[in-house]
Amino acid sequence: MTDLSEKTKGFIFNLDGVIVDTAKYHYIAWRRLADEMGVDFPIEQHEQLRSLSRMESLEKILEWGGLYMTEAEKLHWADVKNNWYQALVANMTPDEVFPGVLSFLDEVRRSGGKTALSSASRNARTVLKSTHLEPYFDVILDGSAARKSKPHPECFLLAATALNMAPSECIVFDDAVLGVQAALNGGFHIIGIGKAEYLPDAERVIPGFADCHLADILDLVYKGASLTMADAE
Ligand code: GL1
Repeated sequence: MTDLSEKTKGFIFNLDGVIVDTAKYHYIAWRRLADEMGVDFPIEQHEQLRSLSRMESLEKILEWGGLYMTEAEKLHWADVKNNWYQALVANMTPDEVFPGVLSFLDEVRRSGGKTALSSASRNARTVLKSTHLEPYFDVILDGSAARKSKPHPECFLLAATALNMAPSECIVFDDAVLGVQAALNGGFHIIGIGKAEYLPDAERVIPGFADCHLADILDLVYKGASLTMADAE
């Protein structure tokens, strides 16, 4: 079993697009809303919404469409989108957890590490419940925990505090530019999830957790290993 280095004991994960494929459901719901408003919203543009809160996402779509809404209208439409999203995730199953995630989380904890989930989504707990992921985390923080949005590091700092660790003792896993910036701003190690070209500031980028072992991640962070997984396109 991997001997966890003295330096790293905390592992902090974003949810949507990192642990489960919920980013696609957010896109479907936002796209439906954009269609209702006559705003063009191709899937590539969804990259820019990753990590934003519900209200910030709505405001971006309004900005793209050159539309104005009162605060009451915004609350109404944010709610409408949320109802659509909740209907989509209501029937999620453990099969929708990304490959390799469970075994990686298991390995971390068997090696004495602690795990935290830190998501900007207020639906994080519902998703964790329906995919049976709750027991894999020592700490769970959803979108109601932090007051400041990424790239402010508050969401990760709260997770580190709850784990009783310093940021430098934790590795953050995030799939979004804002998430990477938030981790760096907080003094965390950061592994990007996805394509390296989208996450140029991440210390390292891996495509996901399939065939990923704890030793690989520690090598990437501390030894600058050049594994093929780090060269995710
Ligand atoms: C909110 C946004 C989503 C996404 C998540 C963070 O989720 O609506 O588009 O950016 O934050 O991953 P929710 O509406 O579930 O709070």
